[in-house]
Amino acid sequence: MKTIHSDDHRLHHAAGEFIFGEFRPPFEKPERVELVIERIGEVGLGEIIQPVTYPDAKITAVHDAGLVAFLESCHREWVAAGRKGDANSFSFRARRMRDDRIPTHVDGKLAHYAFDQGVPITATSWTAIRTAVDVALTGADLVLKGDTYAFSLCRPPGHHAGKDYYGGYCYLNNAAIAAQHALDSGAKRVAILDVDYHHGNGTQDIFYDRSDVFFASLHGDPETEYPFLLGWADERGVGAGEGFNANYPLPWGSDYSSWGPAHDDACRRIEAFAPDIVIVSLGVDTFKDDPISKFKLANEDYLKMGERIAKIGRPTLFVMEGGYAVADIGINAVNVLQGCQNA
Ligand code: 7XA
Ligand code: ZN
Repeated sequence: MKTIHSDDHRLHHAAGEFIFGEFRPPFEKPERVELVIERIGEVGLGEIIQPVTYPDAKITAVHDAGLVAFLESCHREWVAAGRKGDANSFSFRARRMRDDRIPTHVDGKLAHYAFDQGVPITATSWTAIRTAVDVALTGADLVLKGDTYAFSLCRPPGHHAGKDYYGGYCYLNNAAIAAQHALDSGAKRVAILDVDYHHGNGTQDIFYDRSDVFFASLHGDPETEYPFLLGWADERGVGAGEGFNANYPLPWGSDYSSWGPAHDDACRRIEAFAPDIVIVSLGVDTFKDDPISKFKLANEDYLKMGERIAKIGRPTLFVMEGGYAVADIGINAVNVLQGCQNA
């Protein structure tokens, strides 16, 4: 299996994030990807290749053009407003506030587009965000052109980014952009399987009213877990998308004895959907030692996860999402890939 990777991800390295009541060094940091690359080399997973550059139209096929333009210009606007350091919002939209007017000041635009404070924008973040999209699209093309598997080692991650908003360490939705590209390249149906610990609210948002993309997500129950406001089991899609969205909220403390059967059910739903390709939003923050998550998966469970995904029997693109237990991130991510490749 080939891995698509670019050192550009290092250009996104924020000074810190607000989380759990404190400003602290970010959990989502460059070391994560460096350690996955190291592990890929150790086990000889396959070639590591550079991404190809794709046109911006691939992004605006999924995202609002205003969001994309703002992510690109945000830090310049921040500096022009006299600010120092990383751009971040201190205000957010609530019910019945306006979303039809986009303020002209950078603070207002941040309030309009961001939904939390986990998404600092540095002077060089845009290059990393933009390259992560190319990493995903290059992987999609490998799979569309005949490779059985590919791994897009995207950073920053993407699955919390919706049509016109960003948050949760995610700016543009790499997996969703890859899915739309697959459809635009001739695929009739794409399934997205999100195994990250957090609900893929952005991916759900993008495809919720569509029947050409089946989205399944296993995640911490929104009753008690971020992103809190989406991810319940009764969210099944709307209109033409009714029945094409499947959420598996699981309680804190879940281990493979409950996670595995839910995953099996999601895989069966995907098999019934008969997609041309599967895209896996591969977060490994389900690990027992993850510092921000509360599932209890063990190293060997990731091999089983990969084996089950292989059984779906479709060309599969893995797109990196979360995972913050850096000592094990390489082992866990690569276990999924090896479990799948060696099945
Ligand atoms: O899958 N998503 C993540 O791993 C990020 C969760 C972000 C939590 C805190 C954001 N302020
Ligand atoms: Zn996550």
